[in-house]
Amino acid sequence: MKQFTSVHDVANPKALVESALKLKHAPVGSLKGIGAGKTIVMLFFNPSLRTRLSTEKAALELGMYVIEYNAGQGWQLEFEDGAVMDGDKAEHIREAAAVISQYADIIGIRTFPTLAARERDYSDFVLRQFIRHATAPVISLESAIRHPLQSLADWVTLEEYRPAHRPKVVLTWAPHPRALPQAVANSFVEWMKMADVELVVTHPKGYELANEFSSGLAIEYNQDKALAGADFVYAKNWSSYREYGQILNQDISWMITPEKMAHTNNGKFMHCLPVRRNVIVADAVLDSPASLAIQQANNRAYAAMAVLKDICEAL
Ligand code: AN0
Ligand code: CP
Repeated sequence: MKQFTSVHDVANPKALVESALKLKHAPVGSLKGIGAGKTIVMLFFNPSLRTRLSTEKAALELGMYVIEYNAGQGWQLEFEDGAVMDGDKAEHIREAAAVISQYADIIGIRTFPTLAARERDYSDFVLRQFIRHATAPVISLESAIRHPLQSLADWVTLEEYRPAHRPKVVLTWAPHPRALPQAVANSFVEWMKMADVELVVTHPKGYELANEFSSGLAIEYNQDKALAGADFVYAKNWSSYREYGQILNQDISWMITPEKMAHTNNGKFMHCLPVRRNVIVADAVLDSPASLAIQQANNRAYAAMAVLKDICEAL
């Protein structure tokens, strides 16, 4: 693998899931040779708990050096070609990406969308500009429109709890007080289309995902109907794509409660975290044995290990 920005960068997504599961069961300390002497530089333009710690843990397990940079607090970067830099932007992406490439064998980038400029966000502008000007391979630690490491960990978790029959997986929108990116939902459906599952998406009208992600999806606007017989309920808030970045609905009846879970086939609850308790999901569900949220977070490390291993082997 030359970069990891979406499922489309992965020749065989199922094999990557299997690699993560295999790495999970490898003896501690047995993997240090894979990334020995290699350095990953991780840039965070936005906050992170899981991605930051799990990717660092993964890199350390593979014997890599890890450098982290809170890019949101560093020199403000100019991303536009030909800019006259007489404002508050101190450094151009051309130099920044080239310089970071001197120190890094792999570059990781977390960058959230503006949720204001839809075309710019959906061109994945910041991530693409890094890829264009860096000479080291780039991995997404969640970009404006995708969160592939999360989706890979979600798929790994799903395999660990896969029932004997082909599972029904429901992605449900849930309310949230702030406008959030579509990235987790976009990525989840993109990866689940490659998995052997029946995928149903439910959300209020106006929350349709961008065409490139929603095409071919089964959409059910009635949440109770969608949840009927579900083996996995994946909850996530996102802001509207159509009315870009807007909150159109705060209807608390979309929250996942024990009553909602009662429609499912003894379903498991999933969420990428961080989660707003008693807004997205009721305590009684998140604290129940049906919740896989902590297992998903655990699997973030093995997802990152599988990706870093694959990229290290191609360096
Ligand atoms: C972010 C999002 O929804 O994309 C990160 C999730 C992993 N969530 C928040 O900002 C709460
Ligand atoms: N799920 C996830 O990516 O969490 P962080 O934003 O804490 O990294």
